[in-house]
Amino acid sequence: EPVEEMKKKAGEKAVEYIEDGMTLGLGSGSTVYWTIKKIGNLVQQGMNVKGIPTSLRTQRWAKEFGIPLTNFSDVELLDVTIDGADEFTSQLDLLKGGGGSLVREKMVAEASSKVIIVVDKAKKVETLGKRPVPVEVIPFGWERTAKKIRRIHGIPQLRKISESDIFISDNGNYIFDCEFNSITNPEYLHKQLKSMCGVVETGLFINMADIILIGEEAHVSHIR
Ligand code: DER
Repeated sequence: EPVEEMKKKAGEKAVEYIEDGMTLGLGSGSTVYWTIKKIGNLVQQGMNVKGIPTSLRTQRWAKEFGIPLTNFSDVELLDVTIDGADEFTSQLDLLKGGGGSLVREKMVAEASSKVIIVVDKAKKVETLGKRPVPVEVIPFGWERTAKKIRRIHGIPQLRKISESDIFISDNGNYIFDCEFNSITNPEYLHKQLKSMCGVVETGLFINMADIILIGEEAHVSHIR
């Protein structure tokens, strides 16, 4: 499976940025899975790190691989966060949230000295927003929040796990996947969405990544 190979290469490459004694942000998704698995190997070999997981799924992986966990009561600033993305640009802007973990991912990323993103090359875009923008909203008044998103020319689609079951985030909220025609200014769109009562967070991660590791056929390239 060539794409899985590219994800694995990029994911494993990220551990080069981890040093003994660091506190880590542990991202979510199938690419950073390989990073978490490799960190587990290093912990077995005696490396001393602690991590804050960005989803219950990542928390389960960390426990499975023996990575000690910590939290924001014990740690104020994280040394390095490693996470995935759904889209990235040459400006290092990201679209995230495909896995529904965007709120904790953004909280952990902004608490980190360095943010490393691991992707396969298919995630590269000229401008963000080929895919819908995930927006986490509180369930109360979601109909009104949807209307406000339509007013700024978005098409909000309530994320579901089946015909009858609405997706519920780890924080107990709903997610709208919002189609926007072309996003000329992602930072401005992010601010418009964040100003709406009912919106918790958006999947627009602007100016947050320090390094993007890109899995290709035979190697891992990077932009910083
Ligand atoms: O939800 C996210 O932002 C995750 O990082 C995820 O979407 C990354 O996707 P992946 O499973 O292709 O790594």
